[in-house]
Amino acid sequence: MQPVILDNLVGEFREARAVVMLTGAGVSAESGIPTFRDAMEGLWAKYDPSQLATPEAFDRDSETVTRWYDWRREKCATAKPNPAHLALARLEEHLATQERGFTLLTQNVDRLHQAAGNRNVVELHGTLWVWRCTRCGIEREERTVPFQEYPPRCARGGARRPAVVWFGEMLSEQALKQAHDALATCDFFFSVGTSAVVEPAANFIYSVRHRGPKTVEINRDATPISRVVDWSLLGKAGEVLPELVRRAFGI
Ligand code: BV8
Repeated sequence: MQPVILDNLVGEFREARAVVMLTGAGVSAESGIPTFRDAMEGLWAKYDPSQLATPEAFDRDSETVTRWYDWRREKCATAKPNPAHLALARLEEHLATQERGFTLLTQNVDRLHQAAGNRNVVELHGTLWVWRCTRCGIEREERTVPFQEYPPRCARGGARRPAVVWFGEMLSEQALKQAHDALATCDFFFSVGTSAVVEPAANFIYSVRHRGPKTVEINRDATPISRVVDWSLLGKAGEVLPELVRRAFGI
């Protein structure tokens, strides 16, 4: 199915001076990584992700929570960037050659944007590839899967947790500042592959639209912001994004 991309969007996007892309789990879906709204598979089918991704769940049952993250790490370990990730990497590189701005604000924790080649990536919700000791606070990247114990422990025996932002936890000041600085100066804002319900990312659209930037949503399904944006393109990120950057920039 050829995505419907409106000529006026292509024409305006071609003139963009500073682009902000907000991405969610839908961008990694075509890499085989389940989204938060997809039904969880197998052992995890009986769990609700929003009930597992909390500090209370970790305090209550750190084994189950870290086994869930390890299951996700195993899926991410074999996942490859899909055409949506690759289109965003080409876009950032192209805009940089013309000294135009590009900031990628991602809710995803899989680091597939970085694997695709994007550099200016703000990990709003952290990453499941870095783990932090809950006792000494030391963080370390952990790429070997699976873990040998649940939860994994640091040399001094402290339980280690994923360096992600759980529900009820604050986003890092640095990530929020980077996001707000980019949102304050962009002239094109995209929301791609996200259900647009998790705050504060879900509110970003409202912090830009009053200032006049053009706003675009690319998503498989309609969301609460579909009626708010200038263009709402229903379709797969892996099809719409490559088509849009090809028609706008020939890349
Ligand atoms: C905060 C990291 C201040 C972990 C994540 C009541 C009590 C406590 C808190 C709250 C409350 N009410 C509201 C809140 C705030 C809460 C919140 O927003 N809750 C929601 C559920 C209402 N937010 C927070 O707690 C944040 N912190 O606000 O601090 C505070 C503190 C205390 C109390 C109040 C305020 C922290 C939020 C961060 C949570 N951590 N992830 C992990 O990954 O394990 S969020 C998690 O959801 C992921 O990051 C995920 O990316 C994100 C959002 O989901 P999506 O990315 O949108 O994924 P989803 O599955 O939902 O949707 C996928 C979409 O893709 C779908 O629309 C689908 O149609 C589309 N799609 C699918 N395939 C494709 C596609 N589109 C295109 N192409 C395809 N192929």
